[in-house]
Amino acid sequence: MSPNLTLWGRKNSCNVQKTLWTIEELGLPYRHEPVGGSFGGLDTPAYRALNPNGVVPTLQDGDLTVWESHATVRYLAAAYGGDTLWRADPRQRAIVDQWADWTATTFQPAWINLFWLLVRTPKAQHDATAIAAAHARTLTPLRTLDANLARHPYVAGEELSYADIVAGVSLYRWFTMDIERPATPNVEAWYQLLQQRRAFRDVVMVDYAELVGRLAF
Ligand SMILES: N[C@@H](CCC(=O)N[C@@H](CS)C(=O)NCC(=O)O)C(=O)O
Repeated sequence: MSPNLTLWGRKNSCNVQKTLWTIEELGLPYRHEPVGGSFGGLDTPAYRALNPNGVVPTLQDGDLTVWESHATVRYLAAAYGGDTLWRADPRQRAIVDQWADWTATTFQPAWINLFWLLVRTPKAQHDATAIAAAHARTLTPLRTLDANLARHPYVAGEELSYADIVAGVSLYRWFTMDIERPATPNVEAWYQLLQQRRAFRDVVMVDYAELVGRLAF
């Protein structure tokens, strides 16, 4: 089946970046509908019919509509990635899924909370105590990731998988946030490795100035 993809969502959303990086990694053609953030458009009946949550990303492939960023990534990997981004072997697949679910439930909520308190909240409203607590809560999963990456170069083993994509969208923000960063040499090596990929540079390493001091969306 050949792809007939439309991606809905602003490109400076970390969740949209997961879908977009996967599309670019697999070299798939796609149409882009910029919605969300300053583009708006999430509350229209037409968009809500696609995604009842009124958030981005939403992915369409012909008559299929999928939301939840990790589901979009898994769909693309299963449909067009062969055995690359998602593994066929159940034992390897379990490890890829493990790190992806950990990202959704543990790592991302921690770093996103810090990003909101530090970057999205206007400086005049900064709460130093809350920032320090969020910082500490981000370091715990980051150290888990660092210990994992001491064993192999990518999150789920020797090769890139979709777990690198969903976890890796955090990296540019983490390494550009104005905050103290304790040494995490294996995470830093992984960041360097991912920067060798055009898709990572183009999709993830993008300006987020529009989000600074902005709580509205
Ligand atoms: N669990 C959802 C979360 C989606 C989400 O919260 N998206 C945010 C952007 S990262 C959003 O749509 N915010 C409103 C906006 O951008 O206007 C997913 O992973 O797709």
